[in-house]
Amino acid sequence: MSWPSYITYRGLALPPGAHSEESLEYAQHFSVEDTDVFAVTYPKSGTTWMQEILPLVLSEGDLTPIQTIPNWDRVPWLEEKRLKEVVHKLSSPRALVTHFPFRLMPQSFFSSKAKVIYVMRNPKDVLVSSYYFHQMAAFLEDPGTWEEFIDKFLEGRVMFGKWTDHVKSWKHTDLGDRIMYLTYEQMIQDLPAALRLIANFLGKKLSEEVIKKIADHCSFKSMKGNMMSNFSLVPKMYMDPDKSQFLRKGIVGDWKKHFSSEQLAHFSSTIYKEMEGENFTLPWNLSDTAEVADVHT
Ligand code: PPS
Repeated sequence: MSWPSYITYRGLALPPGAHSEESLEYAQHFSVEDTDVFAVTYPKSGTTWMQEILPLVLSEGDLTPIQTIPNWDRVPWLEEKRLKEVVHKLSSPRALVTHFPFRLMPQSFFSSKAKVIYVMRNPKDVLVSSYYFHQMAAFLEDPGTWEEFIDKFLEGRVMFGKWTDHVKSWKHTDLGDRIMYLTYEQMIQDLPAALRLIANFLGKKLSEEVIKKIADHCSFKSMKGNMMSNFSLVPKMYMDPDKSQFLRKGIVGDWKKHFSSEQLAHFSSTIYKEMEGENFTLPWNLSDTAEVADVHT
């Protein structure tokens, strides 16, 4: 099956299938409620993980949603066609995810009290994860070689545009205490601690027992075994697990197996150049060459 090319919406390239002009307009006019919670991510930064975590935190550990509802209906994407079909089934407080940059959030979002959890991941691991995802997802453009994909990513010739633009857009908001920043690496390092931060931000008082229960159910292993979360319900013609699994490795630092020293220098200097003059620093040392194997994918 061959897919039509990406849609361009207000300067952003998006894959067809899940997105349409109509779904993007629907998102613009979506009526945000004060109690809504958005997990915002650049693709491959921890979206699916948050689709597991948010319902569990908001319901104080009720497993029913994660065991009975596919992740895309449980915590739908704001920008995808599916939202319109399932919005009436969402119970309050609603949890949604989006890959939108700040400027594309619905008009009603800006005047609401809705909260945002912005999850960032080391862009070197985002790139690796995305490279494999492009190989298994038929609705995405051919990534080309690893070398070519590095440049596509750095130049923003990928879905949802440049990683640096996304991060900058969400770092320059005036949302005050409506936004919380979290990294994928923090969640890997100490998931219960990350869950406590999330619960606190959402005004939920969870016992240590509930935190442990949520952490167990949100482990990579548990999610990989949960057919409501591991994308095994998606037909192979759209996502082919023989090419790569959606829940692929779930680790920090897989980039070390992919970047050569030259590629790493090029990648980190490009990102650092785009971050020049910003009033925030990235929580990773991108030019760290320690442990780089001279391996090319
Ligand atoms: S998408 O397509 O944007 O929705 O992808 P996204 O869910 O943001 O990112 C997919 C990567 O997140 C990893 N993942 C996890 N890692 C650790 N623990 C848990 N529980 C978990 N859930 C998802 C997933 O494996 C993808 O990363 P890679 O590096 O490819 O394994």
